[in-house]
Formats: sequence, structure tokens, C-alpha cells
Amino acid sequence: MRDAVTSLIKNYDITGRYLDRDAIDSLKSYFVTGTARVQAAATITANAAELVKQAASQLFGDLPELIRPGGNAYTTRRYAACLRDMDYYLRYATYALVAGDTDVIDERVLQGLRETYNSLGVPIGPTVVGIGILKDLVTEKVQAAGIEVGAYLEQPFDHLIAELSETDV
Ligand SMILES: CCC1=C(C)/C(=C/C2=NC(=C\c3[nH]c(/C=C4\NC(=O)[C@H](C)[C@H]4CC)c(C)c3CCC(=O)O)/C(CCC(=O)O)=C2C)NC1=O
Repeated sequence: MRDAVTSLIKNYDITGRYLDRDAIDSLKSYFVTGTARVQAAATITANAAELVKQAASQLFGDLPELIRPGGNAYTTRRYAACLRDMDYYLRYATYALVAGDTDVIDERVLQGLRETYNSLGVPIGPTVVGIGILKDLVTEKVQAAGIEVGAYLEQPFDHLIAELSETDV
């Protein structure tokens, strides 16, 4: 598991280089957003249950077939599994946000996920929609708390969305 700083150092150490201008710039941009990252993570944490509940109700409002007979989130057990998955996405996005690196998401969330979803018939398109809703709700919540929002905040969600959306070759 890596963060913005260890990733960078690892890359420079491989070739035995001192940190150059590019490295310093990327470190600066990480530290400049440091306080916002930590504050955003605290805001998400304090509102996690509510964010997941809201995102799910919006998702099921937009795609009601998911919770109708034959839908993948139909039955109490599967409904609960879906909300739990949303909670996983939110929690790991929060870790990645603090780390400034999506490595934790690759390692702990995405590895083997597509295969699991495919084998259980969990639809990936609606999952991606759900993550997008989470991202919007998080952005609203963080902004309402008076914390600067921006690419730093969206990146973990965009990474999940991009990786899950990627079509198999
Ligand atoms: C921390 C990393 C991690 C992730 C991400 C994870 C996901 C994950 N989601 C699962 C199931 C599931 N995931 C969903 C999710 C949904 N169904 C829908 O229609 C919606 C689109 C969506 C919610 C947004 C459902 C319904 C199941 C249960 C499927 C079944 O058992 O038939 C399963 C199968 C095992 C189980 O039910 O627990 C895994 C492994 N597990 C992990 O350890």
C-alpha cells in the first residue's frame, strides 16, 4: 500500500535520482491540499452512514428495477449487501483521499472484484452510477462544511469508476 510520498520516493530511488522539479511540484500540490484532505476525510467519516443511505435511496429511485423481483438488490440480504458495498467504496475512497494515492483501492477493493460481480450477476453499470452519486453527495457535504473541494476529492471516486467501467479486452 502506497501514498503520494512513498510512491514518489520509490520511483526516484529506482533510478537513484534526487527529487527534481517535477517531484517537488507534485509534493507541493499534495501538501497544499493536505489540510483539506484530512478535513474532508473527517467530514465523510462523521456522515458516512447517512451518505451511504442517501446514495442508495437515490440509486434505487433512479433504477427501481434493482430492488424489484429479479433485480440484483432484491431481497433483504442482497439489499444489505449492496449498501455494504457502497459503504466499502466510501471507506476506501476516504483512505485513498488521505493517502493522495489510489493504490489502496487497487489493492484492497478492485482486485478480483469484477470476477466476483460477474459470477454473482451484480450489475457493474448501476454500481458505477451508485459510486457517481456517492461522489456528488460527498462533494456537496464537504463543500457545505466549508472545505475546499476539487480534483483531490474526486480522484478516488473517479478511479473506482474508471477501473470498474473499463471493458474487458
Ligand atoms: C472491501 C472490498 C470488497 C468489496 C468491494 C466487496 C464486494 C462484494 N460484493 C458482493 C456481493 C453483492 N454486491 C451487491 C451489490 C449490488 N447489487 C446491485 O444491484 C447494486 C447495483 C449493487 C449495490 C450498489 C449485491 C446485491 C451482492 C450480493 C449478491 C448475491 O449474493 O447474490 C460480494 C460477494 C460476497 C458477499 O456477498 O459478501 C463481494 C465480495 N467485498 C469486499 O471485501
